[in-house]
Amino acid sequence: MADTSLLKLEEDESIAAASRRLGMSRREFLQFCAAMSATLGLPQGAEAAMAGAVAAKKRPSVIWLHFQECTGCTESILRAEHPTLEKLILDVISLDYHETLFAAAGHQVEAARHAAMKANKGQYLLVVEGAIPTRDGGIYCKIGGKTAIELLNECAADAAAVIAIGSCASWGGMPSTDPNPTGATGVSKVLGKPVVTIPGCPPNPYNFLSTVVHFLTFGSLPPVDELGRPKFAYSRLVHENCERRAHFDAGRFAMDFGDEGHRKGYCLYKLGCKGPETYANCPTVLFGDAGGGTWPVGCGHPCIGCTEEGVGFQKPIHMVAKLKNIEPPLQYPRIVEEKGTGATLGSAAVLAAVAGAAAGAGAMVAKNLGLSHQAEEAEREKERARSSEKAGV
Ligand code: FSX
Ligand code: SF4
Ligand code: F3S
Repeated sequence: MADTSLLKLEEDESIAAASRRLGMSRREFLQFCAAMSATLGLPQGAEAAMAGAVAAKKRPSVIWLHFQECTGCTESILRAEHPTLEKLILDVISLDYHETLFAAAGHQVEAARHAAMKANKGQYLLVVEGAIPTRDGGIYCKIGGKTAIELLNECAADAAAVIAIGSCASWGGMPSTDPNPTGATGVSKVLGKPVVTIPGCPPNPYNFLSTVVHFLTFGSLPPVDELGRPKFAYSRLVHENCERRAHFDAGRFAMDFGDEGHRKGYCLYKLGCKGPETYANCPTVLFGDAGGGTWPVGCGHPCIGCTEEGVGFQKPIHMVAKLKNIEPPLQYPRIVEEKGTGATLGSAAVLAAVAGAAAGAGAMVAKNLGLSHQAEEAEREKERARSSEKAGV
């Protein structure tokens, strides 16, 4: 049945303006909102509210802090390789303080942070990237003369909500690897209260965008699990939806990088894949800009459990994973298949029952973003050919 609320919105002038701003057609923009709403597991009708909120351009002020990290979170979100997603993120938020992106420095930047915090008191979103060193009074990370602990407490005091982006800010991540010389830890430990966490090293930008659009539309962050992770993205194990799962169930494993099993796309469990103990939506939303709808395991590398505290950066890469979900699949794959092309029927059925069309919708969005990226690249290529023709080269 056609979604009449979306059809009506297609006529709306503010929707047309938003689509122009984002370089999408109106239909693409509305489809994008519908897919995001389905990914978040929201009821029918929410997509219209989301489209209205993005179109209204009520961009929440965002203060973005950087502590102990590699800046990969920022890089993956604003990666120049993928302009569609970058445009969307910058369109839905007003990035009022961000050390990596600011052209200014020193006192000017400090003044901008104070001004944004004052003007949006109680309403701004605080996004924290990087772990916080706590050993020796927190002296291992100082910005503008303040320790990370002081800066975090100061900025969190008047924030409407705090989002810890990346594994470092969520639970310490890579800087907290044993023996953790700086006493690196996550945001919630320092603030002494739960915060929303979007782990991953780096995290999937699509999960961040969906979380922010939820805040923009409903004035609250999406439901989270006991670790503060949005349930829409972190309630299923990587292993449950992995495209190599059929091989795991049939006992076909790559034993060495580059061996026959590896070349045939067999399961990476024996190479240390941590998918069976890692909660993340990487196989369904896809992740990585290598093209062709790829993600770490899809590229042939075992999942290192980058989203999971106690797994990523703690367990040796080649140690085999603990099997958290020992339920056998409802239906076994035909063992004559040479290549797995998706999750087993069993895991797909469980997924469909729990998440409805959500995972599929997310994957479609990721694919579509990839496609529009390819289209953009093709357009640029044509443009280059036209200008060299004109120049007579
Ligand atoms: Fe890097 Fe972010 Fe990893 Fe950490 O992402 S990609 S080290 S999670 O804080 O910059
Ligand atoms: Fe996929 Fe890893 Fe599970 Fe194998 S062990 S099915 S590669 S997630
Ligand atoms: Fe990380 Fe594993 Fe996904 S390494 S990016 S959680 S596939």
